[in-house]
Amino acid sequence: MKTLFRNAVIVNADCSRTGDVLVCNDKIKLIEDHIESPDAQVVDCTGLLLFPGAIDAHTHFDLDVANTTTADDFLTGGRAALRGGTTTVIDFACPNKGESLQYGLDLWHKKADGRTACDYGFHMTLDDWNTSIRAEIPAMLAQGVSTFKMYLTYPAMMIGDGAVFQALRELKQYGALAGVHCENAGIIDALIAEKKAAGELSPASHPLCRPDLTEAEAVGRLLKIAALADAPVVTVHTTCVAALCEIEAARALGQKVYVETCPQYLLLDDSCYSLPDFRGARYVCAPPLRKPADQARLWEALANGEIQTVNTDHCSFTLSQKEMGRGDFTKIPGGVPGVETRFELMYSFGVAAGRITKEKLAELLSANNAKLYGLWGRKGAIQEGFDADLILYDPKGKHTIHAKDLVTNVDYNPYEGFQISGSIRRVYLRGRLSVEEGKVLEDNGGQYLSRDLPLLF
Ligand code: DUC
Ligand code: ZN
Repeated sequence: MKTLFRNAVIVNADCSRTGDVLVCNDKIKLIEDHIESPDAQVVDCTGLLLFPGAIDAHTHFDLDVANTTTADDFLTGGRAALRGGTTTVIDFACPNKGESLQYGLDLWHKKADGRTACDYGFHMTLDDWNTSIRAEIPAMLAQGVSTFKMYLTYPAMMIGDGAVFQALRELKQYGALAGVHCENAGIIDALIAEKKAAGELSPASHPLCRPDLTEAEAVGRLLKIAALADAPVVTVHTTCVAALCEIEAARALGQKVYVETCPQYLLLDDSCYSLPDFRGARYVCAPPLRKPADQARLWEALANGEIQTVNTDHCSFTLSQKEMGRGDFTKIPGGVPGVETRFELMYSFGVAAGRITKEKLAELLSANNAKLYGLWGRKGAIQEGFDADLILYDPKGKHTIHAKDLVTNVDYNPYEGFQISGSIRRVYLRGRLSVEEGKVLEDNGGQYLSRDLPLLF
């Protein structure tokens, strides 16, 4: 099967050009100013932008958390991802404490295999650290799991500073990489106890119990632990000026730190938690939404290269699930949906708004994720020999986000009413037309991606 994308603006992280792209079966075969291929199906791309398929390296599908399970599983989450131009997700396999990594990996394969619309891989969560977990690391790498996650908060997940240090040192030996959730658990617990004692139990208390300095403290501590372990590290869902200051200081000392942020921290602020009628619950996530000044700084950090990736932390709950925390904000399941709207939001409020270039968008959503997460050479760019994962974007389209129009399994959307500049006309997954004008054509075409070691840059 051959498809010829004629006269497209081909967008890559390093540069854009106008030309033709010939796809043969699942791969990009040729990119030239003009290609003749009589047996190819021609797609006229005049006036359209051709982006590399986006990679979302931070999703939580089918995750049991806070006495419930996320609303999106791999079927609905994968479908939503693809519809939004994300052709690859990397989800977090998550064994419980006491279970082996292999058990967690097998479980995540059962959740995802044969029922995911986009391609997918898994990070492994290290929520235990002992000799048998340590001994499992090579088997994880052999099965294509080359990146790991650790938590400095959440009792069910955190492993302590000493274990984080040992794990980072161990992963470094193999060339593997860890992303770390940075918040100070002890201070958050103390602040929650105060709010409970004062009877202040509405969603408005949520950001007050997780202030920016609890994140910055944990980022600073992690970076010192990583320096001691002489290991590179990723700070996931980074939200604020204070955390970026810690990162800047570590980099000034020569440390390798990669930074991820998410659309919710760029586009929403903590005033959402004070909305009436328990609507603040919709925005409960950890770390919480911050101040407009933090948003402005994050945009600046995207543009100047301080932040390398934008992923979603997609962790969706329905309104009735969020109701579990009415009367006690600590029982609101934490997380927001995002996988379906990331590309168009980042195009609209980044590229169209003049905050970042379209090449930077391709870098943040595709190329850097491919490099960091062991997919470069296959994913992340429109380049000969790469998978033909493509987004055909019409920059002249316009629409408004409404939850009712989305396929993610959630009955609200944090970006309800946001005006989008442009629209996704089509998405191709490994050369197959998979989304057309918002319709997902294939539900289970995704393949498991056995990932290589991170390509550090
Ligand atoms: N934060 C959330 O809000 N949800 C899922 C996990 C996380 O770190
Ligand atoms: Zn997460």
